Amino acid sequence: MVLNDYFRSSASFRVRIALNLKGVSFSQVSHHLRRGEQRLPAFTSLNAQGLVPALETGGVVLTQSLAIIEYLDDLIPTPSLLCADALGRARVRSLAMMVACDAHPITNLRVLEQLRATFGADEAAIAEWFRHWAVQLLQAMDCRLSSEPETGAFCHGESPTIADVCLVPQALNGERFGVDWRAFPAVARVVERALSLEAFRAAAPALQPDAEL
Ligand SMILES: N[C@@H](CCC(=O)N[C@@H](CS)C(=O)NCC(=O)O)C(=O)O
Repeated sequence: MVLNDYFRSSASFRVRIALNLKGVSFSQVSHHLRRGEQRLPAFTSLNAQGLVPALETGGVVLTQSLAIIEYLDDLIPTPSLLCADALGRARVRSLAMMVACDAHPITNLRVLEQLRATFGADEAAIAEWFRHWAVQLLQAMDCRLSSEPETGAFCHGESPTIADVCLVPQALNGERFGVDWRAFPAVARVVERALSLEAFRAAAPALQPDAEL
């Protein structure tokens, strides 16, 4: 499999974690988002949306990180990133979607660029925008993780699911804007547990071939 990604992309980070958890070996093609390479034909021919990740497999291109992760889970059922029971699946998808459908899309690079270019936001305003939505997500996530009985060592029970796969990149990427996920105790406990696994650690931005430190 070939993963088209970018080291700082949290949606790509999710897919890297899932590939690692499933034990899939993959190669990477980097598209430098800050230089706009996601908008070049070399990439839009893979994903007309101009968003990473895009996973090439068997002559097909898969896009949308959650769809890719569910595909990997169908392909390689063990270890499961969803749950055996329907209620558990609904819960882990719900936690994952808090990140991937609500918080991430409004803090994405193209949104920040639009705030800058069209609405005159300076760097301080952009950082404040990012922090506002990231903290709101972490507060809600912390509330759920600390109060719902299904939470275990991980977001749901004792093994990682799609919820952890989404939460960890969201937490770590916020650090660049000064968002401290360690200030949210239930989130911190789960993120630290996930980061004790090599599959999560190896997927981190700093360890990718295109990382700029
Ligand atoms: N819903 C998509 C989001 C993908 C996405 O927004 N990717 C970001 C990087 S994390 C991107 O490519 N941004 C490029 C841009 O904003 O121009 C997914 O989960 O795959």
